[in-house]
Order: sequence, then structure tokens, then C-alpha cells
Amino acid sequence: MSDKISSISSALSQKEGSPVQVAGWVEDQRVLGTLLFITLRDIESSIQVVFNKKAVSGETFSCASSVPRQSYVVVKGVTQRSRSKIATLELLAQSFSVVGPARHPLPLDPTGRVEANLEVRLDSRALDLRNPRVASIFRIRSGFLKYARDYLGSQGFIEVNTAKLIGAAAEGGAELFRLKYFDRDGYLAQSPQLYKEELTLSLGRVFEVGTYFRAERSHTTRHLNEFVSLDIEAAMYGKEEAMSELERMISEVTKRLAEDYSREFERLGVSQPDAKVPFPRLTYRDAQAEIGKMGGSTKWGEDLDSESLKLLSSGRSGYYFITDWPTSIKPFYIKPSNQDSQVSESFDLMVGPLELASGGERLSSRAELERRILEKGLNVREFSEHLKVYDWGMPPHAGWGFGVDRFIASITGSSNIREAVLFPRDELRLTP
Ligand code: AMO
Repeated sequence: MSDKISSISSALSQKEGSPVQVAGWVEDQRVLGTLLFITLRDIESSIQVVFNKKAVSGETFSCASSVPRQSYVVVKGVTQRSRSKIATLELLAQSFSVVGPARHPLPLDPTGRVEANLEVRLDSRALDLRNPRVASIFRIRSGFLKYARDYLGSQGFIEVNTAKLIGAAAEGGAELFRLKYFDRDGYLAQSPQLYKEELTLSLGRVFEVGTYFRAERSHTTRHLNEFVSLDIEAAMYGKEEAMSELERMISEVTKRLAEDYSREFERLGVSQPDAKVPFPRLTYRDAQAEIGKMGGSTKWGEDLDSESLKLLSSGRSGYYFITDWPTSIKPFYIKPSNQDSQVSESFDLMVGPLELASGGERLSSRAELERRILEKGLNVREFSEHLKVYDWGMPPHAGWGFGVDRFIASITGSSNIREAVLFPRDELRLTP
């Protein structure tokens, strides 16, 4: 392509009478006598393009009036004052070429005027994303990742990338996808847990944005078999420091998102996220008492089920922590409290009934870790690669894992996690 292509928003900011060349998808066509009006959209904006039968060749006019909608076209022309109410400028076309024809029928209408169900949309995700509303979710997601990285970087954390192809379970035996790794078995990582803990003994504060895999057959609107987690781990942090890092990150990131992505939140029709620190905290015991008062029932040592969490969240609007979970339901690496070993130095971050993150202080003594692995019915020998690092000067440490997909779904008002993931994977979906 020889001439420069301007974005539609930059064409719209030109003076009247400026020559420009733009590219985009044909959204609408209307013929009115000798005039043809095309609404042309690119990834950010749209512009009205006018073809005057008397000013362009017959071939150009007929090609422009018959091009299938949603084809990708390049138009060269001159900006002129528009009589439409939505924009001050339009483009008077001089030449036109179809560079990416669309073949009809399309699997869905990317303008969103004709609604498609989520399954149909996910089957044709690349086209679905042409809908500006859908694209807004992924713009916000990209902003979130950038601001989270900025925040953690400013707090002295360094970004790391740990292995996703692993030889032994990270968090215990269950939920692993097994694969053939040359002549032996390998697994897909279910979290970076053990690596991030190990790294605190050399790098101090680390974070990772990674994709993890869990072989659970759960068909819910909040679980996927492949998900993205933002994990941190920091030397000399305890539970309180880890919680405060998490709430400060969310507060900082949501402030920046609200400033920079107001157009996207508006398009999605959701109010901009607000996260004042400190977030309210209640212990697992407090939560049990509250749920009991509201007529629910829970048993110490069991996870809070969705009914209980619904009751608990009924009077809460923002983010909150549930802390001090029973040691028996937390993984082996979470530290039991010094005062009461039945209770652990752990927390979950919640919004409404949805768990967004979990974390806590870890065990940093090899002997205690071995004891807990045994108590959990796991095989100490399988963790030998991990356990050996505890003899190399391991600092006390704490951290958390934060579900990026769940968070993005929540701030974009998406009721299903799949809305916030480009190509979601569940038991029934392995394509596209
Ligand atoms: P946990 O298993 O609670 O903790 O996971 C941390 C967070 O990751 C998200 N998440 C998921 N999101 C979508 N689909 C799933 N199947 C899924 N599973 C988890 C949730 C959850 O809160 N190693 C610990 C973290 C730590 O202690 O640092 C862990 O993995 O938002």
C-alpha cells in the first residue's frame, strides 16, 4: 500500500478539505438518489463516507454500493462538513477498494444489533471482538495488566516467568493435566506456587502473570480449565503485608482504569470500579456466625459453599477479605497460626460471592513443611526438589494468587468468566 492510511479518529480531527485515506469495515450502506452513504468503522471509531455518482467512476460507485457488509475496504477521499448530527466531518470518496471481502451469511452480527448467544460468539470469537462492546472488555484487561505491572514494579517486585511444563505436582496430586513428555510423564502447571516461594530466597519479591491449567470438570460461570493468575511472593512479608499489597494494587489499578478507560466502562454500561482501602476484613469464624444469623449453616473445617457466600455477600458492596481459614482446608504450604494451629495465616479476597484471590503466610521451615505434607497424605519424596531449597537460607515469606479472568469479568459487569477470556477452555470447549 503506497499512501499512508490514517485512523478514522485522526481523519475526523483533520480540517475540512483535507485529503485522507482510511481503512475499515463497512457497517451500513444507503443509496439516496445519486448519493451512496457508507458507515465505515475501524477499531476505534466510525465515519460516514459519501460517494457521489457524478464524482466517481461508475465502477467505483457500483462496487461500493454492492460490497458485502463487514468487508474490509480502503477509501481515499477529502474531508467535508457533515450534515449528520453525530459528527461534524465526513469523507467524500474519490477511490475505493475492497481488500478483505466478507462472505455472507456471517456467523454473527458484529455490530451487536442482532444478539447472539455466548456459545455462537465464542465459536466465532475473532469476529465477535469487532463488536466495540466486546473489544472494550479486552482493552480494559490490557490496561489492568499494564497498571498491575507498574504498581508491583514500583513496590520492588520483579517479574518472573516460571516453568509451565513440570515433572511433579505443584499443589498436591489432584487436578493436573498429564501429558507425554518424551519418554516420561509431564504435567501442566496448576500454579507457580512452589517456584515463586523458592525465588524469594534469591530475588526477594517476585510476581508472575501466567497461564495455569486445572483438570476439574466444573461447569460454572467462574471456573475454566485454563486461566490466568497474577501471583506475588515476597520475603519477610506476613499475612498482613500480603493483604495490604493486594488491596493497594487493586485500589491503584482501579483508579487508573477509571481515569483512562471511562469510554470503555460507559460502553459496557457499568459504573467505574471503586476500591477504597482498607478493604473490610472478617475471619472465617465471623463469617460462620454471620451466615448462621441469616439462617444458613456451615461446619468448621468446610469450605463456604455458594449458598453461604450469597448470604454473606448480601449486605456487602465492595471488596472484602475472609481471613484465618481452618488449617485443614488450606494447602500444605500455608502456615498454621502460632496461637492456634487449627487456624491458618490465610485469606481470600472476595467481591460479592466471588473469590478473586487467595493467599497467606507460608511455612518456611523444612521440618514443618514435611510434617504438613505428610498430614495431607502426600508423598514427601515427590517434593524433594522443592524441599531441598529450604536448607539454603529461606526467608519467611507470604504471597497470593489473583484470578485475572475473574477480576476482569467482575469489573466489566460480565456474569460469565468466559466473557473476559479470548479463547476460554472448559471441558466441552477446546476450539477455536
Ligand atoms: P487458588 O487455587 O485459590 O490459589 O487460585 C488463586 C485464584 O485463581 C483463580 N482461579 C481460577 N480462575 C478461573 N478458573 C479456575 N479454575 C480457577 N482456579 C483458581 C481464583 C483464585 O482465587 N497457589 C495459590 C495462591 C497462593 O496462595 O498464592 C492458589 O493457586 O481467582
